[in-house]
Amino acid sequence: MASVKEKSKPGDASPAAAKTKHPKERYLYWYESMLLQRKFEEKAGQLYGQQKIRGFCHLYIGQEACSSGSVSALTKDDKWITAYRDHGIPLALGSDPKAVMAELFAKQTGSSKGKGGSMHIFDKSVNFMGGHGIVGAQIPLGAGVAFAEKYNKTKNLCMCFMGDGAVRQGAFHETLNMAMTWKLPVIFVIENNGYAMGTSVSRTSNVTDLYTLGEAYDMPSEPVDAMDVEAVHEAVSRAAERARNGEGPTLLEFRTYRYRGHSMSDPQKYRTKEELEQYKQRDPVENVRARILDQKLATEEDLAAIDQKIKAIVEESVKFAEESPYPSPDEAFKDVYMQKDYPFISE
Ligand SMILES: Cc1ncc(C[n+]2csc(CCOP(=O)(O)OP(=O)(O)O)c2C)c(N)n1
Ligand SMILES: [Mg+2]
Repeated sequence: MASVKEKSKPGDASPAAAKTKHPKERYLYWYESMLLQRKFEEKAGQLYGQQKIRGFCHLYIGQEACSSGSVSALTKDDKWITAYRDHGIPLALGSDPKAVMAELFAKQTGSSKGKGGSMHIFDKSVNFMGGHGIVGAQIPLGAGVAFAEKYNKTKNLCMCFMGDGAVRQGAFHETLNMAMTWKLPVIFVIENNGYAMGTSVSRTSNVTDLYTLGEAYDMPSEPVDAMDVEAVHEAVSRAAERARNGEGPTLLEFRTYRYRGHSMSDPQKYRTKEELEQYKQRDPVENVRARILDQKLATEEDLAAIDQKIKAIVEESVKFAEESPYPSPDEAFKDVYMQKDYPFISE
């Protein structure tokens, strides 16, 4: 998307005060937050190879514009929920990378006290409601969160993310129906990255333009080029305005792509290298970097300083995670629902 440039007028603060489509601070936020997600996860991938991180680990690499473009469009009081590909959103929201990394290491200092792991990051301080491993489970939960906002008469909304695979679940359709009936302040986002594990979208339904699924419920819906962070920001802003005006939910189909495999062991035989390369040509991090330079919002040196800062943050998060203790065994019985007289638990 080309930016609108105007000649600076007399009295402008600086010769570089040419008008850009978005403020400079927003471009810089996009760059910094997307780069953090990218570098954090590249490191997590390496650490997984070294068996320092174990269990499930679903990387978001390639999809960073979905989180950063959404965060910039909303307020700090809005609520967020997603599936198990869940490192990017809290990092974009401002969660402490040290706590997120420690959770991947299953350490006591992790976001979920080391008991959730990669798929269950939670952070109340940034209104991030998880991290859910059951495909589609977070969709009714997200509507419930939005219901609470409406019930409490706030102006906040819930941003409810899901994958393309999740829209084939009954819970998706039941939730869209109720959310529209009750005009809940929720934005449903399908992150369509083309595949549910190794199954392409067209192998699971005749309907491959996923945003059209909203039509059955009269829900305003639109497709979004989610390799473009500006397009994401703009679509989410429109949907947020509707939600805050009491007009109810919107369904957005973010067209995106994951560069890595589904989880950590995926031979990726279901797609070609050429397909992957095509998407990398439109890499969201590189794109925003180019736009910043093109619009002279920062210099190469400024961006290099950001790169260094991110590198240090990621290194610090790994050091913190490595040096943190594991939770003690009795933690297994804390923060969980259980019957007091459950026969196998001794006091
Ligand atoms: C109810 C349920 N069925 C199956 C699974 C196994 N499973 C885990 S991830 C996944 C694919 C989901 O793909 P998608 O919704 O497109 O999300 P993506 O991984 O692409 O982000 C499946 C089938 C599960 N976790 N939950
Ligand atoms: Mg998918």
